[in-house]
Amino acid sequence: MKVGSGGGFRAILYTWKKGREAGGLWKLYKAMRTRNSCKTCALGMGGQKGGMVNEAGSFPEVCKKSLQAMVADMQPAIEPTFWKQNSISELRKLSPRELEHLGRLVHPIRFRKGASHFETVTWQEAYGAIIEKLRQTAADRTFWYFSGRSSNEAGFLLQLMARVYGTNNINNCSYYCHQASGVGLQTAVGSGTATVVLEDIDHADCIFVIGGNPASNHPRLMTSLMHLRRRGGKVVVINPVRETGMLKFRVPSDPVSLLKGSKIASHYVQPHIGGDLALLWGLAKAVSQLDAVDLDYLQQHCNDVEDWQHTINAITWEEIETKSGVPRSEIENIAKIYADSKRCIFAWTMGITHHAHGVQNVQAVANLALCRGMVGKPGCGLMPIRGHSNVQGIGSVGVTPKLKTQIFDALQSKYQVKLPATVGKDTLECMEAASRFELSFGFSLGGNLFGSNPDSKFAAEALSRLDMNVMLSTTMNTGHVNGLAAETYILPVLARDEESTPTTQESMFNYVRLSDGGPRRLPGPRSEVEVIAELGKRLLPEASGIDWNTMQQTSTIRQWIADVVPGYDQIADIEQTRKEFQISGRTFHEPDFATDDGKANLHTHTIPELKGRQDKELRLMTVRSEGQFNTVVYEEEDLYRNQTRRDIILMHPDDLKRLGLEHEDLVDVTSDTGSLPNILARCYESIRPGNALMYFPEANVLVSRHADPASKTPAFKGVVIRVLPSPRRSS
Ligand SMILES: Nc1nc2c(c(=O)[nH]1)N[C@H]1C(S)=C(S)[C@@H](COP(=O)(O)OP(=O)(O)OC[C@H]3O[C@@H](n4cnc5c(=O)[nH]c(N)nc54)[C@H](O)[C@@H]3O)O[C@H]1N2
Ligand SMILES: Nc1nc2c(c(=O)[nH]1)N[C@H]1C(S)=C(S)[C@@H](COP(=O)(O)OP(=O)(O)OC[C@H]3O[C@@H](n4cnc5c(=O)[nH]c(N)nc54)[C@H](O)[C@@H]3O)O[C@H]1N2
Ligand SMILES: [Mo]
Repeated sequence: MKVGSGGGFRAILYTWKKGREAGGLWKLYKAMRTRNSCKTCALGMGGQKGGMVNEAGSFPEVCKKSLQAMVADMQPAIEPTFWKQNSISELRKLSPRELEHLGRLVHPIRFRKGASHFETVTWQEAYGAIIEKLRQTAADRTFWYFSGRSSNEAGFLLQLMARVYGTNNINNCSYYCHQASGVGLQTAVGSGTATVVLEDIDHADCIFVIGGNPASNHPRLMTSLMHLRRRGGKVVVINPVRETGMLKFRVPSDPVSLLKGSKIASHYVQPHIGGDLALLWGLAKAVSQLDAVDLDYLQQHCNDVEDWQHTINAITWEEIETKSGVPRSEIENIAKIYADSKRCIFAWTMGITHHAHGVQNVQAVANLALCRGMVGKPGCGLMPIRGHSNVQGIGSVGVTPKLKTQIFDALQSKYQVKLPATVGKDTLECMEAASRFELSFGFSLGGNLFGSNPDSKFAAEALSRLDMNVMLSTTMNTGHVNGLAAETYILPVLARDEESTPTTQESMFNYVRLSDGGPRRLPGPRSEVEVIAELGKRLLPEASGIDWNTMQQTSTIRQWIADVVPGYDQIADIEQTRKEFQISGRTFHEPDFATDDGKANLHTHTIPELKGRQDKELRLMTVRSEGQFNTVVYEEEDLYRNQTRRDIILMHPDDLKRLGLEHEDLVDVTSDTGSLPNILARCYESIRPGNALMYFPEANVLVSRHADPASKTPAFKGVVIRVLPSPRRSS
């Protein structure tokens, strides 16, 4: 059956199905309702309001991914005999989905070069080997990677330990995600996160959703979009693909919407992949031609206004049209919608950041909002829709190569901690350095470096050149079986709702909330904080200022965070007050920005040529399906795009014809970086001709390591490919 809307009864039926897998719907419901913040995206759910409640208090806000993540954590254990029975080469043959479904990791396991199997080891053996290796290694030959799933407490403690040990090679998955938003917003308004809160959407009359598919990736946002439409507001979607759920969505918590479906997009613009910068400048030019620029606002609250005006006058419509792929008339039409809006929000995700000009894209979004005074008042502003549930918190508490000066100074003055002043490496730099044998030890707090990196062949090679790699994880993923270091340890950890003491997370709207934790589901896994504190105690017993025994308690770590991280002071007694709080100085309801002079900055850009225009070429985006969470694939099916498998490339019928192909032909897809043979070419009318879609992480073989110089984020959505019939032509 073809799916014509997102959400709806399918989402509810799915809940029943997952309930059965979890050992009963009631059991799953109870797990979902505990007072822990949601494990999947960063929209900010749960916490002390209880699960399935959003920041505006709406209940029940269900999302398939959060059920999947919960059920995965409720799986039985992988038995120790499993590792004896299954060789690593057999495990490599498993799909990301099969690896995830092996069960929960409960024993520390080790691989040693030359061995064919993993072996279980005791915690003592693992700790001993890790500490010995760290003692033999110069600190700057190590790196520390953090996914955004862990708590603020674990993130803070591990970065502290790594720095006291002597390195700043500390980074998180943001470098492959919203780093361009952070850098772009920092340059524009002096603060790197959303300038709005969720309630602001309730006061807006227009929202732009650029380069994202929240129907699938942030489904709870759809409730807000539905209400905005019901009030007569406009939703402008900018996306090379007409995404089913962005056209129509059935909000499960709303009976009318559930039955009839709610129209989401009022306007849908389909630029070429990478065409947004030209389109955003085109929109600004058209707004100016409509005389809708707020000059008073610009003069009072913004810098570099003249340069900006000069650029919108100088840029030609011809350049805008060719580089965006959108006709002038359509751009003028959308500009009129914006010009008529009194309160407009600009939201964006990976279609904006995953480009070699990602920061420029974000700055151009900010320019467009600022030119009509749409930042710094209620119902208006800039809203990067963040990815991982605590990626923002991890960054706030110090998981970045360079510590914020305030944190650095406070740690030294208040706690007498000695910190290195060297320049730390970002994620991609660490991979490059590992491949040059300049690093010899890696440590990952969650995540999947192999799966999330561009150029998978390179990624595996780089990781395999390490002497030792240590990964703290809940379940198995492709990164545990590919690119193994000479000695590799996988240490099983508890998920946040299994922790014996509370932890905290930060949502994309800058709210810090408490997760109560809960009973452990299985014997074996240890608390992340406990593992890190134990390593710290053994590695740096004499470290000045730090008592590792008390650091085992998350409350002690919260006291440190309160003392050193700006805006986080209320975290100190959050366990007693149980009051979530918002970090000050980040939401702007007044045009008084966090820059030195309080003004926002406009930026000018040279628009890059649109790539992939040669004969036989296509521009490729590598994206998520509805059935996955990043490198973890829960289901092979992509419900909203009506696909049942993942080894496919979706193209417009015009492109199939141009390349002499037919629907369901087997093709070889090649880029300058790599090639994927025997991919099924599928006809997909919803995509803009000239562009193609494949799934991350399988397609990462094709993605180059070329990154945005300003954010160090690879162009995951800007891959030039050639598609040829494969020798085994049809399936
Ligand atoms: N179900 C689910 N939810 C998730 C995740 C998940 O894997 N699964 N991951 C989480 C994480 S970490 C993140 S970062 C977010 C990601 O959330 P999204 O950014 O929504 O996810 P992507 O699949 O990367 O896709 C981006 C969208 O951008 C469009 N796009 C691609 N290239 C361009 C372009 O050049 N211009 C424009 N305008 N659009 C483009 C694609 O058509 C697609 O609709 O989701 C979070 N939530
Ligand atoms: N081609 C392409 N590549 C991309 C992207 C893309 O769109 N296209 N997207 C990029 C983006 S936006 C991101 S964010 C990155 C994702 O990069 P990562 O964050 O590195 O990868 P994930 O797949 O989210 O990591 C999942 C693993 O985390 C572990 N885990 C889950 N919960 C916990 C926990 O509570 N504690 C611990 N310690 N471990 C846990 C599990 O073992 C699971 O297998 O990938 C990037 N790579
Ligand atoms: Mo992400």
